[in-house]
Amino acid sequence: MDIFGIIGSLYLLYIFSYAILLLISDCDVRLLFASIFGRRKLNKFKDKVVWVTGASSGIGEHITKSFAEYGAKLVLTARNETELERVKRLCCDNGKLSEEDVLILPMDVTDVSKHQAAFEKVLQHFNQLDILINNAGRSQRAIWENIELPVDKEMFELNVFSNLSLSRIVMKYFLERKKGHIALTSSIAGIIPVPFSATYSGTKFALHGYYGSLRREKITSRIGITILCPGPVVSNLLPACFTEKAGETYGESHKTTDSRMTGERCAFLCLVAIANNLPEVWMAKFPLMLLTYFSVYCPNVSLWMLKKLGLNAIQRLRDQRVTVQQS
Ligand SMILES: *[C@@H]1O[C@H](CO)[C@@H](O)[C@H](O)[C@H]1NC(C)=O
Ligand SMILES: *[C@@H]1O[C@H](CO)[C@@H](O)[C@H](O)[C@H]1NC(C)=O
Ligand SMILES: CC(=O)N[C@H]1CO[C@H](CO)[C@@H](O)[C@@H]1O
Repeated sequence: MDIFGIIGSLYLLYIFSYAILLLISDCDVRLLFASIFGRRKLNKFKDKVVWVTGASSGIGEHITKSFAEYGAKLVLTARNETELERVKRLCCDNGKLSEEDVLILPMDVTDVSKHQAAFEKVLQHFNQLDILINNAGRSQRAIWENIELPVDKEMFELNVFSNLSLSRIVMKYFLERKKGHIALTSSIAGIIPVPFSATYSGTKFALHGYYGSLRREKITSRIGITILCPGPVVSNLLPACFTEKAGETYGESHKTTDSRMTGERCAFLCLVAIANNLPEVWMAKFPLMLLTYFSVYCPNVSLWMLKKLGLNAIQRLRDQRVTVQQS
């Protein structure tokens, strides 16, 4: 075989192994390697101060518990104080954290006038802040042309503007300290626009724009920015979903038998991504991971597949059922 033959074969081998990895992996290839070879870095979270918003349920709750396992000190924010107390107890139960190591800071994050005071409370209590996790907002199941404008505005308020406001306050502090890490929960819907979640996809794409710009602006600083993009995860996201109508929620929940990534696995991968300072990570079970790669690298093929498979199949991949009936 001549030199071109060798190069060609190596290239084919590379493509082939990549494809195999994508078939078995529940996350993107870089994160997969980090989760195997970069695990030790998780120990550096010990005694770091981590502020998690949306910590009372879903992925936020799981991320909080994982940080507690690695000995990080925690600030928990969400609206419901009772639920935060419950999460705090779970965090302290592992014996690595004392009462003072977990600060409960109930707040409605859309009330941006409270952000500065809340941030000062964190510094008062811990004297420092190392990591901010802007956790994912509410999702949506709706038909594009029926979405009412107040729904769009409310979702941008919640998923975009409140996050920006808090990140800006914290960013100024990180820049003064010359270190820090901001992570935000986006979604696979921030990579592929998902049908029947127009506003949701819109808010997630907006976050990618805002934080992508921030990453480039601060490229020479030592401040980490990680965009976490989970696909379907077992969580109580569905009942709180927005629909098309202002003030309405979807109501039904997932079944525990639904084929989704567990909250624990998702949280573990999120921590690996942050510990290894990865810029953007994707997490989803087969075949969604493969479909995500297709949409990004072969958009034409993925649109063609969508046409062939049909919209109900896509809904089933996401929710294991058809959540939005079309007429
Ligand atoms: C907070 O959570 C508790 C326990 O789940 C629930 O009973 C209560 O209604 C919630 N409060 C609000 C304001 O949602
Ligand atoms: C794929 O899509 C791109 C952008 O929409 C277009 O420019 C290109 O011609 C398409 N390729 C094929 C083979 O259809
Ligand atoms: C920091 C911040 O405001 N985060 C919020 C981002 O948006 C979602 C929307 O629900 C909130 O849950 C987060 O707390």
